[in-house]
Amino acid sequence: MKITRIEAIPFAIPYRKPLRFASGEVHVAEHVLVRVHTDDGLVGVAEAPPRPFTYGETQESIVAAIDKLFAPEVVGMSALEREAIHARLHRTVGNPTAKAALDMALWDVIGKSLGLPVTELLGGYTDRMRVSHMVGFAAPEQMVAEAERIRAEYGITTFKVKVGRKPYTVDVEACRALRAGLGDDVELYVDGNRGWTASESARALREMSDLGLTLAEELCPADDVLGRRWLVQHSEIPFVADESVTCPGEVTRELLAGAATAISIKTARTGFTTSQRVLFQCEGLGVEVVMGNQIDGQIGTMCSVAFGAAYQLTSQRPGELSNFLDMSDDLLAEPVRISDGTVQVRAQPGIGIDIDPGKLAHYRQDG
Ligand code: MUC
Ligand code: MG
Repeated sequence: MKITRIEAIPFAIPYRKPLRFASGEVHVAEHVLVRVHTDDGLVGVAEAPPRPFTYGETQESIVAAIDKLFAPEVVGMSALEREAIHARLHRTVGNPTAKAALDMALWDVIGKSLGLPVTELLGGYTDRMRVSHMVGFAAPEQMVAEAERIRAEYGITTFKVKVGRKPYTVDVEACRALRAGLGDDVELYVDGNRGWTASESARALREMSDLGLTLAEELCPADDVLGRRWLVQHSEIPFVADESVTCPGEVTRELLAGAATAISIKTARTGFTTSQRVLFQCEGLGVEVVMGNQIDGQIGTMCSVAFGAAYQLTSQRPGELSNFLDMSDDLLAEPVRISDGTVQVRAQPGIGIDIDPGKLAHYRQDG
């Protein structure tokens, strides 16, 4: 199972409806398809989503990191040398989604070579994930209409509401409209993408305390060290760290500093190998986790599903797995389906990603 070639293919697929949030907005999925080829003819696949506002990566930087740094390090190694590959990739700092996509494509190869689904290799806890849908910035009535449509069409009853606008009362009003419009049976939680100060966050949480929110994510910057610690101490609901915890060391630092009480795990930034480390840390420390979404396409979504369904802790609450619904198209031959608010893992060997060659030819940007 010797790695013979690694491809990093940029592609672009427009969103039907852009996602807007406090740290940015996404109109086009300008992702990178990563393919790992082996000498026994296997091909492992994953995707990297550039998120400059979160990690500083761009589509071009991801292609360059894979072509110039990572491929020369790992071509010639066996796909099974997972720890050695991990160590080689981490000689380079940063570039989390480039490393993660390569890691997941390697797991895909391993699953294919053994004839087993990756989710079973990882842990095989369950065969499905419940889905939480992310509601981006819009006027309150549009946010309610979107959530109602998603509940009616896909049976999703958990919603993460983007907050972090100024004045914070705009978001308080939107959350209030969502609770009034959707009723008490839906789960609502909020994600500020660092848009507020600690005191704005505290005021917003206090004014929304009757709405039954279950989680508050990254409302203010983790770099506002004392303010963030003060906010987390005063929060009555778990405070989720997302973009402040891009690696296991940051997870430890944020939890021990009292700057977070729950962790968002995103396979798009920590792949399968490092996501396992983050998960086991959280288990050991006794904190909740959420399977987050890096505004993934269907390839990234299947990666999150494979990982999330593999473990008890990651599958106990709905994962954020529906951002792809806003894309105008995707690369998968067999589209991801959400019904009754759940996505099933794929029983086929590997992650379960089959690329439609016609779609790839249409959307690729490199020639
Ligand atoms: C999220 O959970 O924050 C938006 C920015 C980012 O890093 O991820 C998305 C969703
Ligand atoms: Mg977030």
